Amino acid sequence: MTIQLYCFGESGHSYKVALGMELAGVAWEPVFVDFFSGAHRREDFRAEVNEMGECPVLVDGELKLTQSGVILDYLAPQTGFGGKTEEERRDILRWILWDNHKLSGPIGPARFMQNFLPVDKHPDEVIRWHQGRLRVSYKILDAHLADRDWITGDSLTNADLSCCAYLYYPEPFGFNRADWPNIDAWLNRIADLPGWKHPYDLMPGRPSDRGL
Ligand SMILES: N[C@@H](CCC(=O)N[C@@H](CS)C(=O)NCC(=O)O)C(=O)O
Repeated sequence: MTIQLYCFGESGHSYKVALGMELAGVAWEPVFVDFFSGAHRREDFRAEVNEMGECPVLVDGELKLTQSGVILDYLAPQTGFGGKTEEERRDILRWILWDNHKLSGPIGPARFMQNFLPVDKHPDEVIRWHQGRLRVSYKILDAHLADRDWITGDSLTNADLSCCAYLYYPEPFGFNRADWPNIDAWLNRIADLPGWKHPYDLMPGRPSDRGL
C-alpha cells in the first residue's frame, strides 16, 4: 500500500519527510491538509489524524506516525538515511533534536508571523526576537559545515533532511543564504541530488493559492 503523508506545501516539517521519500524513491502520496483554513485544529483531525494537531502525519498501512524526526527514523530502513553506525545514528538524533528546538522550531512561527499574518497583526518585536535567536543557530550550522559536506558522515542523512527543509522557502524570515556560505553550498549540494524538488513542487498548497 502506498504511504500517505498528511502535509501542505508551506509546511517545512512535512517537507523533511516528503523530500526524504522522494530522494530515496519511496512510493508515497500527499494528503492535503488545509492548514490555512484551520483543518488541523478541528476536532475530527485531532481525533482521527493527529491528537497534536500538526503536520506531518505519515500513514503506512495500519501504522500512523507523527513528528518529523520519528517519521524520518521509521523510514530509515527504506531510505538508507539513518546513518551507517550506532554512533552516527545517535549523532543524527542529536541534530534532529537541535533542529526541532533551535532551527525549524523557531523558523516555523517566525516565517508564519512575518509572511502569513495580515500586516497589521505582525508582532514585530516577537519576529525580531526569533530572528536574533535564529542567527545563533545559522552560525552554529555554518561553522559545522565549514569542513564537511554533510552534517554527519559522508552522505546525506536524516540530520541534513531535518535541518535543510525550511531553508529552501522563498518567503523572508531573516535568513539570507549569501550571509552563510557553508550553509549555501550545502543547500546547493542537496538540491543537486537526483530527485530533489522544491517544497512547492513536491507537496500541494502554496501561498499563491491564497493570493499571496
Ligand atoms: N516537531 C514537529 C513540528 C510540527 C509542526 O509544528 N507542524 C506545523 C506545520 S509545519 C503545524 O502543523 N503546526 C500547527 C500548529 O502549530 O497549530 C515535527 O517535527 O513534526
